Amino acid sequence: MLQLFDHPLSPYALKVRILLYEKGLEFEKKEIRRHDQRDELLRLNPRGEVPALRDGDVVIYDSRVIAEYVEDRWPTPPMLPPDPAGRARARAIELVADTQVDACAVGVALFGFFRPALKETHPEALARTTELLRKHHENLDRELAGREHFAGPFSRADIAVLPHVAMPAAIGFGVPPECTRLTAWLERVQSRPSAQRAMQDAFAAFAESQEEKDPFFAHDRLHWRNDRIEYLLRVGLGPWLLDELRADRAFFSPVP
Ligand SMILES: N[C@@H](CCC(=O)N[C@@H](CS)C(=O)NCC(=O)O)C(=O)O
Repeated sequence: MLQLFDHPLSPYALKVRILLYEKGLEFEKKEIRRHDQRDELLRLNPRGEVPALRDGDVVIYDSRVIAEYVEDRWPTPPMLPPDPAGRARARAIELVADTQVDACAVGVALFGFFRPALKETHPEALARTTELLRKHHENLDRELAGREHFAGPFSRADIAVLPHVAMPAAIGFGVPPECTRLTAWLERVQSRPSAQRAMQDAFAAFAESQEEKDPFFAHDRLHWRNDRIEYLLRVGLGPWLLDELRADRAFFSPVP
């Protein structure tokens, strides 16, 4: 049986779970919830990031690579539009969601959850984050002009955007009311059984993570990479990141 190594609170885990539920695939949940499971994860993914998928002898990591593999291996029901232009559009939307929108959503989680004291110490960075999130919401709203979904019928583009919009909304950074297309889209996509199920997984994991003694996502040591670092620089948290690194409260993915 397929095995999914993930942490249900990761937006990328949410994406892959929704995809597997949509495909009707059975999979075993091998959750990486504790810090002491890092070595196990590193044997699957040299970057030490969730999610990773095992299909027999094949191990794949990175949610986009996993999604491509799943589409190639189980093409029905399709999660990409049939035409090349539609497929390219879906992949482009997925890329923006997984890089820029994710980075901003992580910023929201930083202020709202991981480092709430930053609201007092760095209010200007919070204001810039709120402004940046608004721009992403407005851009996504424009992308939905004349469409029910981001690329053709419901597709991987919708699955990819959902976690990065739904998770900030769950901690009080919702879609502005004037983004009516995005608001209607969120309601539509969130009500799909696949999304409901994956979000229930995430809410249950959140409740359980509060009891975890040695959590994978430790509040006192945060993982930073790629676009998430650009986000920190953009909102003026570059010097803060350097302090965090010096104090061993931040780390990067290992080099394989
Ligand atoms: N590009 C990767 C990103 C995966 C990623 O950043 N995962 C984060 C959680 S959201 C992670 O595992 N970080 C390692 C850590 O927190 O120790 C993907 O699409 O799967």
